[in-house]
Amino acid sequence: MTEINPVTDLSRDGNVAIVTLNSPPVNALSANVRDGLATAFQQAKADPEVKAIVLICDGRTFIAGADISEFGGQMKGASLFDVQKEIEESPVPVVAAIHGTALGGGLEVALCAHYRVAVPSAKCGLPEVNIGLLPGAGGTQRLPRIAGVEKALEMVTSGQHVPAKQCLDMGLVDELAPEGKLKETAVAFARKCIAENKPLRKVRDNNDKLQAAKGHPEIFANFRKANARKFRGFKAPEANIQCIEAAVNSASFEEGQQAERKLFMELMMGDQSAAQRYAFFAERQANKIPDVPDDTPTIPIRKVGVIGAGTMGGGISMNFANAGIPVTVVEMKQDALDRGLKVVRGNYERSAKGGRFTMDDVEKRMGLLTGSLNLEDLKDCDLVIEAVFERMDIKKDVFARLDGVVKQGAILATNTSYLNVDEIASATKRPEYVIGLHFFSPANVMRLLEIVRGEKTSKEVIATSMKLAKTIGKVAVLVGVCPGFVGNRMLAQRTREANALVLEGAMPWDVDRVLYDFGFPMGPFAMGDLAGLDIGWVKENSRSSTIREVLCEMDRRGQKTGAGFYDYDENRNAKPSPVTEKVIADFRAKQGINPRTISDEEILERCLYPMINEGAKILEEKKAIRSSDIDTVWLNGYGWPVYRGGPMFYGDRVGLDKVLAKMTEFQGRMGDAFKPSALLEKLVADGRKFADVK
Ligand code: T1G
Repeated sequence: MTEINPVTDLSRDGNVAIVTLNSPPVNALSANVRDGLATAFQQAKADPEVKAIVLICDGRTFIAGADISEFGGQMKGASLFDVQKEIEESPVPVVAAIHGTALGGGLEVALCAHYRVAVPSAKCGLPEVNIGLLPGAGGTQRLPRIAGVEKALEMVTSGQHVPAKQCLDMGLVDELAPEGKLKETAVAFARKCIAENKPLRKVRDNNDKLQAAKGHPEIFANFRKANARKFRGFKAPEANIQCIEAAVNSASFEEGQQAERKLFMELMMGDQSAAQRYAFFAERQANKIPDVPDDTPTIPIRKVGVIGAGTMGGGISMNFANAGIPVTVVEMKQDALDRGLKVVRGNYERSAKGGRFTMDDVEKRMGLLTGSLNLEDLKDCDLVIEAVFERMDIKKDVFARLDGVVKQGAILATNTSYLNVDEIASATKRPEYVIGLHFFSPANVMRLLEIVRGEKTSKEVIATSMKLAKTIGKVAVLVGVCPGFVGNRMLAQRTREANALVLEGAMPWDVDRVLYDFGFPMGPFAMGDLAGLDIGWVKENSRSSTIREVLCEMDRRGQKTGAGFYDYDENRNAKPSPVTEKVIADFRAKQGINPRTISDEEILERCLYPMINEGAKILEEKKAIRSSDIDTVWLNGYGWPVYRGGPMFYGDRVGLDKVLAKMTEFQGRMGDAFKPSALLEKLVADGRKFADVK
């Protein structure tokens, strides 16, 4: 065994050379890895006794891509192209041995090998689109030559990780190795290449599958049309499609690769990829809690209790059943319990009908859910989550009763979206075991989980909750106790301004359009109609005091009544409503407001800058650990377009001096709701950004 460099070894097994990478955490193609690979292959090829080469990785995975943390900086060492050339031009067969995930540049390296062997649990993909890029090392030129154009289009624009069996079926992998026997299987495969004098098969030379697509531009037109909604606002998917088109229409591999290179550089230099790469690391940074070290002991969560089988309780329960953790769901009345479990079963059956999993899986997951009317049945749970009414008295009563029933050492969590977790904890004798687990509706779908640490919440309970979030596939952000925590506290700013703008002269559909064009999936008024305008509305107490109340009093309660701010046709397609227009005009008249024309720019600034300012206050008060945590909340819980990075990233990009100037102008015009935060003023004075706040 020769150590080529700290991350690369070269060894021999008879006449088969073995190049082994070991660069934790994911063998990303850092400068060290690229140098090691180039040198190892040069040395292996220079050895006359070597008749074949195996490329394999130690650790959790095959190469998971280029080292994203290197982007934007000066690239050092051997280029990825140099490495690929060493492999593809090898005079002896090269076999890539894949486990874990061969992604991005990792798969592009494997595609330069002459053959590929993988274990069944391995996956291959070109997920660069998720960080606003495209496979820049020939992936868009080689993949369609193996998988065909349609499959390649799907893979590069979705970033999907394709399981090894499917890779075998499409020819991306040549043989499956038994789990745990990858190395010996790959070496045996290499020996077979030698014995059978297998050809040095280069993917780049195989044009058959491209021929099949030549003269069929409709393949691309149809693909674009079918995915227009999904790709709206993003630059990378279209660039990926153009690369696959170039593979089909170019006269040579080199010509296609030139097109790929040009489009790659355009994306790499653009704002969207910078934002999406930032979002990638922000999500992972959120797992790092400065005062809760990685080795903090955690509490094993083997049995969960959920109180409330409504929309939230049912959705929360599904997360644990999906992860194979048994859940006891407690309701007060049998019919509510039955109804709740029926909704859960319906959700699962819909997923099964959609092919997401089998009816068997439905029964398995339902089998993990036990209904009960008795809190006593929660006594041996390791974690109990309440999802009852958002009223402090009700929550405190539930927690006091849980405290008396549930075993010592179990975690008691509240799903409150707003209320003071410390006050809830004060109803128990175990405040160190009380925490907020704020799920977002629909709880079985939305990835975000705001984890609210109380004053007395212990580090073990925090560490356990952060780890549990990963187990149930959530993106966890640790936040502090304050009204609305991080997401809803900032949303309140946008909601206030959206309503104010409509009073002053904008129409709901103007505000929605501006935010939709910014990249949100829908604006606040369309969202209100979707959720129902009557959430929290009580007919008896309604006094036409807001436009929303007037609409509810007219039974225009949103999509479910066929009309809200918008009118809806039988397919729930929305259109601006003259009825709403009149309601707004009358309402303004009653308030003595003379409407004015409001520019799209003012609508956007009035909706977003107060949110950014509130984010600054959250940072000042230490209710979020870092500005990128705030962005992770908005990217995963509120539909902030990932290609704009999040509110704080966006503020840094716009320029905090501009945000401050606008907030000061608005404050002068409309009062202290726009008072700039002290942190915003300080950062501007110091010429610093939110990203600099540690
Ligand atoms: N570069 C740098 N660091 C990376 C990385 C990468 N490609 N992938 C993961 N990490 C770090 C991550 O930040 C975290 O660090 C740790 O590894 C574990 O990651 C030329 C241009 C592989 C499926 O997009 O999808 O190749 O927080 O928490 O949940 O055409 O990581 O521990 O300090 O996510 O088990 C293309 C991105 C790159 C793959 C593992 N490749 N990575 O998931 O662990 S661009 C990707 C992932 C490219 C070429 C183009 C996932 C994973 P820390 P993790 P995981």
